[in-house]
Order: sequence, then C-alpha cells, then structure tokens
Amino acid sequence: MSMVTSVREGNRLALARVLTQVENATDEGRACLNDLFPYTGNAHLIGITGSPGSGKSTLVNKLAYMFRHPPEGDRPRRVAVVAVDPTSPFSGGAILGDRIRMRDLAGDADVFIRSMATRGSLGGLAARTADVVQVFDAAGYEVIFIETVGAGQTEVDIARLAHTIIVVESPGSGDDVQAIKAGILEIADILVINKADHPMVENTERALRSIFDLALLDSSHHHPDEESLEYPSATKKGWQIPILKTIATEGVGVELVYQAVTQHAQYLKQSREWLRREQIRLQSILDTLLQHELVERWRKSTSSEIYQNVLKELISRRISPYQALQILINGVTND
Ligand SMILES: Nc1nc2c(ncn2[C@@H]2O[C@H](COP(=O)(O)OP(=O)(O)OP(=O)(O)O)[C@@H](O)[C@H]2O)c(=O)[nH]1
Ligand SMILES: [Mg+2]
Repeated sequence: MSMVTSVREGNRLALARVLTQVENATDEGRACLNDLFPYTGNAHLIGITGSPGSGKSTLVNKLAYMFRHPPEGDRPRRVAVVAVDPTSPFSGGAILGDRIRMRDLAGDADVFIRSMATRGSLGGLAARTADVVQVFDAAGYEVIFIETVGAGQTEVDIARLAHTIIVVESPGSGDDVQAIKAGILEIADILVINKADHPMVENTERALRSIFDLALLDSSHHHPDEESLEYPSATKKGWQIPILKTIATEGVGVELVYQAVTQHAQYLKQSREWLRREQIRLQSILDTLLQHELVERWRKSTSSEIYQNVLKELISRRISPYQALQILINGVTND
C-alpha cells in the first residue's frame, strides 16, 4: 500500500514519516505532496500568534481539547497543531515544554501535534509550514492550529496561511502597545487577552480597545497592500473582531474563544470570504515557491565572484543598485 493511501487512512506512523520527508524537502516528500494535494481544502486553518509567553500554547491546547470535546450539539473534530518556532535554535526547551503541556491530549488518536524548528530562512519556514499543513489537511484533520511567535514578518506569513487568525496578548507583553499595533490591525480576526488573572489586565484591555477604536475611525484610509493581495483588515465588513479575556491555564473563557472561532468559520463561508482567503493563500504559496526557485536558478547560473565584484562596485558607489541588478541579471549596464 502506498504511503499516501496509508496517510489518507489515518495511519499515524505513515503520517509522521511523510511529515518528516516534507519538512526535509526531499524528493519523496514532494511526490507525496503532489499526490496528497487533491485531497486538501477541507480543513479550517487557524493561526495563533502574539507576543512571546503570552499563553499561545496553553490556549491552543485548551482549544484543541474543546474541539475534541465540544459543547452539546457540536461534532468533535480531528485536530492537528503545528507549532512553528521561528525564533531560535534554542527551541528544544520550548518544544519539550509544549509536549509536556499537551499531555491532556496525549493518547487521543485524533490529535496530532508537530513542532517545527527553524532551519534556513523565514521564507523557507513559511513554505515548509504550508506543506506540513497540506499533509494534515489531506490526512483528514479538520481543524489545524498553526502557532507561531509574533515576530513581524512571520505574523504576516501566517496570515496568508490561515483562514482565521487569533492574536493572543497578555498583560505585560501588551505594554508595548505601539509595537504590536501594526501586526494586530493587519491580521487579527479574534483578539484574546490572556492571563486575565493578572492585576494589569484592565490596562492592557483599555490599550488594545483604543487601538481598535482608532482603527475604526481610520478605516476609510485602510488600503490593500500594493500587490493587491489584500490582508484581512481590522475593520472587516460583516465581522466584528471580538476581544476576549481568558485565563488559559484554568480554561476560563476558552469556550468563548471556541465559539468565536466556529462563528468566524461560518462567517467566512457565508460571505465568500473563505474563497477569497483560499485564493490569497494558494497564490501566496505559489509566489513564494516561484521566488525561491528563481533565485536558486539564478544563483546556480552566476558565479559568486561576479556577484562579489558587482557588490564591491555598488558599495564604492560606482554603480547604483538598479545598475547592479541589470549587470547581475542581464550581464549589462543600463546607462
Ligand atoms: N497566570 C497565568 N499564566 C498563564 C496563563 N496562560 C499561560 N500562562 C503561563 O504563561 C507561561 C507561558 O505560556 P505558554 O502557553 O507557553 O505561552 P506561549 O505564548 O506559547 O509562549 P512561547 O511559545 O514561548 O511564545 C507558562 O508558564 C504558562 O503556564 C494564564 O492565563 N494566567
Ligand atoms: Mg508556545
């Protein structure tokens, strides 16, 4: 029986093997992705981002548990968690911590947790995360959480990978409101203020609410980004971004987040926003691959000596960056 069939039939060992191949970007991994791709497109992809230590992993665990043990009337879902740590080679500890924290879910055959550490560039990480998510999707996981620390570009990359974005902040991490402002406004569908047991929670809430009020006032100026790959904005038509308080460690408020997530999925499907985000997602995946591939090909065709020489010319200001580009791409100056 083929690996792909085993994965589709829920064989966890086969799934783990394929994930490893895909993460390592082997030929076999790529072949599996090609075979699995027709079966993707069914999962609800949920991005979780926010400041370091704000409680993302704790909240994801509780949410995952909730999707496995939903309130009356809801069907349990198969859940995958992809924990992306773009920050450091020191992630061993964090990943181990995640494993320990996830013990509530241990032994549940319909939950699969995968930690991905950094290897290579952030762009590469985003591409591999997209691949891993596709494998889970094709394997029949209905809800896929993608957890990553909010670190500028990774937040934006995640926004393009997910249908629903939860931004998790906490008192303390939320102090530097200016710093998180841009990220939140661009991408949050649901805002969670975790660690509501913290005495400073009111301040954090007030600060975050004022950002959102400003965004509403400013919404007429909110414009799509240059590439027309418009990000979901803070003032999405038809969707009011909920600001929810939780104590993730105790499970307080988690059901409200669960409700918001399921309502957001409904909203996306009813408004055709789901389709739009799917298009953005796939276009972004394709563009990332294209960029990567073209740069690779170009590197192979150009000696590093030529590159270094052009760079020297540029640094000594004998040529402009555009002229450097012309030389490197066409082997000519353009003046
Ligand atoms: N007091 C309090 N502590 C919490 C709460 N939620 C999480 N914590 C604690 O905060 C710490 C960080 O929690 P994590 O869930 O690892 O946070 P994270 O955002 O995933 O952290 P990174 O992935 O390292 O960025 C842990 O010690 C948690 O036990 C909460 O609601 N209240
Ligand atoms: Mg974490």
